[in-house]
Amino acid sequence: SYGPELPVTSPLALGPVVSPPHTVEGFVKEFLHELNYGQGVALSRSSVNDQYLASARAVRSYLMAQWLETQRRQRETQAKSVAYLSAEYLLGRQFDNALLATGLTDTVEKGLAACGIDIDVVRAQEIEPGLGNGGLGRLAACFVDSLASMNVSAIGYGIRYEFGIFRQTFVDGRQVEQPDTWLDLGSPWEVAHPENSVQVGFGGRTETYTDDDGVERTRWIPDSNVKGIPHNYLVPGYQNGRVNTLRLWSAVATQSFDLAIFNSGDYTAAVRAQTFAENISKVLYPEDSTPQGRELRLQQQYFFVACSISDFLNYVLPADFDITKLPERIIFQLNDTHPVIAIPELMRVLVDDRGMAWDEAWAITQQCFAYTCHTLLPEALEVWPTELLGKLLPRHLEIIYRINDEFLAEVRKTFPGDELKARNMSIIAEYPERSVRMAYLATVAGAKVNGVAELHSQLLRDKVLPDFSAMWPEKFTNVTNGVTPRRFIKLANPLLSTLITDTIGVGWLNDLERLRELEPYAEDPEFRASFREVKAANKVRLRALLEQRDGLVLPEDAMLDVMVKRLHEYKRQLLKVLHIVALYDLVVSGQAKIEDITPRTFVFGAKAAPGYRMAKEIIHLINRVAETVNNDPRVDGRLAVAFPPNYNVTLAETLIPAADLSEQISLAGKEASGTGNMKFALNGALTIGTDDGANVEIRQLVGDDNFFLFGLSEPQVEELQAKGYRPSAFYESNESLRRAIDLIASGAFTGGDREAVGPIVGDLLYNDRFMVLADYQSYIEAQERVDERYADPDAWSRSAILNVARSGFFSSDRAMTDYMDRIWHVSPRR
Ligand code: GL4
Repeated sequence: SYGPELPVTSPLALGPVVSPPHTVEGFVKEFLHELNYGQGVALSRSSVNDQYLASARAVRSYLMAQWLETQRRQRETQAKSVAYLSAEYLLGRQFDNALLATGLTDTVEKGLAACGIDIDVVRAQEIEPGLGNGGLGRLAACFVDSLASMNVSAIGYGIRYEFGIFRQTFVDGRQVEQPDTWLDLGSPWEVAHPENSVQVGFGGRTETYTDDDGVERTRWIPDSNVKGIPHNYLVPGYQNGRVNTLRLWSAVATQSFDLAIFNSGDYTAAVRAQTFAENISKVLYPEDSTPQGRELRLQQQYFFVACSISDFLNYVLPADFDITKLPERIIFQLNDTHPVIAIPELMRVLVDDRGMAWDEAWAITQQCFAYTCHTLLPEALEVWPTELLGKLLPRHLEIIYRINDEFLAEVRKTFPGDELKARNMSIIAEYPERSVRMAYLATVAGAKVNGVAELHSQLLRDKVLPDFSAMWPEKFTNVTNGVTPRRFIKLANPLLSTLITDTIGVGWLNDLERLRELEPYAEDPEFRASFREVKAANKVRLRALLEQRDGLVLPEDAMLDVMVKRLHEYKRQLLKVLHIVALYDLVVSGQAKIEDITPRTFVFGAKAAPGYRMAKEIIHLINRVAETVNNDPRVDGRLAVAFPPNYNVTLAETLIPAADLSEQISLAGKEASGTGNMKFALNGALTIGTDDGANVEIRQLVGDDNFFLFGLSEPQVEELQAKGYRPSAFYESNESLRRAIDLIASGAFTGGDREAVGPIVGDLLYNDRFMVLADYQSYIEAQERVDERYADPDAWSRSAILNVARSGFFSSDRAMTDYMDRIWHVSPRR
C-alpha cells in the first residue's frame, strides 16, 4: 500500500512521521537539504530551476506527514469515499496553493530571502500542469480542493498526460499550437509508484468456459497489455491537516509484451509496441465540448478507469474486504461521459474476475456510480461505434449489450406496446452507424444523474433525456457548479482578501456565505473607496504582467471588459467583436465624438481546438480588429483590444481580479453552467450576460440591478428556431449591425482582404447557428446601460460590492455539500 511504513524494529518508525518545524530556520534547513542532496548543487551555483525544485520539494515535505496520517486514519475508519473519475484536471500552479494550505507563505518568503532568493522569481518558474481543456477540467480541480478542505475522504483519478493543453502562440494573428512540455524541467509535486503499477488489456477475444463448480463463465483474452503507473499528487485541505490524493496514471509497455516480440527478433515491432503503450498517456485531446471520437481517446478512457478501479479494489480497500459491501465504501462520480466505460469494467471485474452472479454485480454497480452531464451540445454527447468498441474492448461490448437487453425489457414493461420508445431509449443507436450512447449507459447504470446549473439540469431532463426522466424521475437532480475561494479569491486577489478580512474578520474562506456580511458596506463611502483602490491596484498588477509576459501595453484608467473562455461559436466571441467594431465605426465615421465614448479596454483570452476551423478564423479576426483599433490615431487609445496568447489558469489569476465587466454572452440554453462567470462575480466584476447556465443563478442572487441581462431566453430561442430563423433579416433591419458587418466584410481590418473574412461573414448572414444577429440589438443596449452605470463610480462600486457579498453560494464547498447530500450520501470526517 502507499506510504512508507517502516518495520517496527527501525528506530525511525518508533514515532509518527513528523513535518519539519514551521520556522524560517526549519524551512531553510529543509530547502538547503533539497538543494544540496536532492538537486546536487550548492546554493551559490544553483539555477532558478534548482531553487524552484528544491523549494517545492521542501514545501511538499511539510505535507507528507499529513498525507500519511490521512491515509492511516482512512484505513482505520474505512469510511465511505468518493472517487472522482475525470479525464481532465486543470490544476494550475501548485506552489502557492501548497503554501496557503500549510500556512507557510511568510516563512518560505523569509527563508528564501535569507538565502538571497526572491520568492516571486521562484514562483514564476513553475509551469502549471494544464491537464484539462477548460471549465470541466478546472471544475475537477476545484472539487478535489474543496473535498480536502472540507475533510471528506476522497480520491481523484485521472491521466498524467505527458503533454497537456497546447501552448498557444499567434503568428500573423493566427493561432499556432506548440506542445506543452510541462514535465521538461522536473515535476516536484508528484510521487510515482512504479511498483504499484496496474496491467490493462486491450483487444483480443472472449471465450466461455466451465469453472470448477460447473458454472459457465466468460473470460477476456486481450491481445495486448499496457501498464499504468500511478503518480500521486498531494491535495492539501486548507489549513485543516488533511491531505487527499489525486492519482494520475501514465502508460508504459509491459515487459511480457515487449519480450515476446523481442524474442521473435523483431526489434522494430517491439519498439512500436512500446510506442503504442506510451501513446496512451502522451497527449490531452485539445477539444472542449466537441470530442472527435478517435480510437486513442477511447484507449485513454478505458486505460485510466481500468487502472483506477483496480487500484481502488486491490490497493485502497483492505485485502479481506467483502466485495458485496462495495457500495458502503465507494461512490464513483463520472465527470461527463469520458469515464463511463468504467461501468462495464466494474461489471467485468465483479462477474468475470471475482465470480459474482450477474444480477448481484449489477445491483452493486448501480449503487457505485453517479453521472454528471456537462453539456447539451449534441456534438459533445459521446457515442462509440460498436465496431471500434468491440475491437478494442470485446468483453465490454458484450456486457453493454446485456445491460441494454435487460434495460429494454424494463422499458417495454414500463411503456407496453411502445416500441418506438424502446428504440429511442436504447443504449445502442442504429443510425448513422451502430454505436453506444455513453450518456444513456451512464443514466441507466448511475444511481443519480445531475446537470451543473438549474437551467441545464432542467433542459437535461426535458430535452436530452426526457424518456429517462419520465421513467426514473427521482434519479435526476441538479448540483450547480462552484469554484474554490482559496485559489480564486485568496491567492488570486490578496488585496481584496485582506479588505474582506479587515471588514468581517477571518473564517469566510471556508464559509463563503459569510461574504453576506459585506452587504451593508456597499452603502459605506469609505469601504467603496477601499474597494476601488483594490480594483485599481489589481489593474496595475495586470498591466505589469501583460507588459512583461507579452509586451502588451494597456492604457491606464479604462474600464476593463473581459471575455476569457474557450473559443467556441456558441459562446459568441463574435458578438463581442461586433460590439467593438460598432463602437469603432461610431468613432471613425464621425457619428460619435471620441470624448463621448467610455474608455474601455477589451481583453480576450481563448484557445481554439486545433481542428476547429471557424474558431480559428474568429481568433484571427479578433487579432486583426485589435491591430486596427489599437493603431488608429482617431481612437486615441480610448478603445483598446488586448488578446494575450495562451490564456491559462495562471493568467486567469491575475486577469479576473482586475476586471470591471465580465462577458458571459452565450446563446441561452448552450452554456451548461460556466464557472468563469462565478470567479468574476466573486472578484467584484459586474456581469453582462444572457439568461444561460449559472448566469441565471448569479442574477437571481446579486439582483437584477447589479447584472446586465440581455438577449433571448431559452424558450424564445426555441420559438425563433421553430419559426425559421433568418439572420439576414436582422442585418437588413438594423443599421448599426449592418454597418459593423459591412465594415468587417469590406476588409477594413484585414488590409483590404475580403476573402480572409468571407467564412465568418457568410456564416453570420446565412447560418448563424447561435443567433448572434438576433441578440445584437439587445446586447448593444445592455452595453449602453453598462456605460451609464460606469459613469457613476459610486453606483458601480455599490453593485460590484453586492456581487461579491451575494456570490458566496458559488463556492465549490457548497457544491460539494450538495453532492454529499443529494448524490453521494457521505459526510465530512470530524
Ligand atoms: C463544460 C461546460 O461547457 C461549462 O459550461 C461548465 O461550466 C463546465 C463544468 O461543468 O463543463 N462542459 C464541457 S464538455 N466543457 C465545459 O467546460
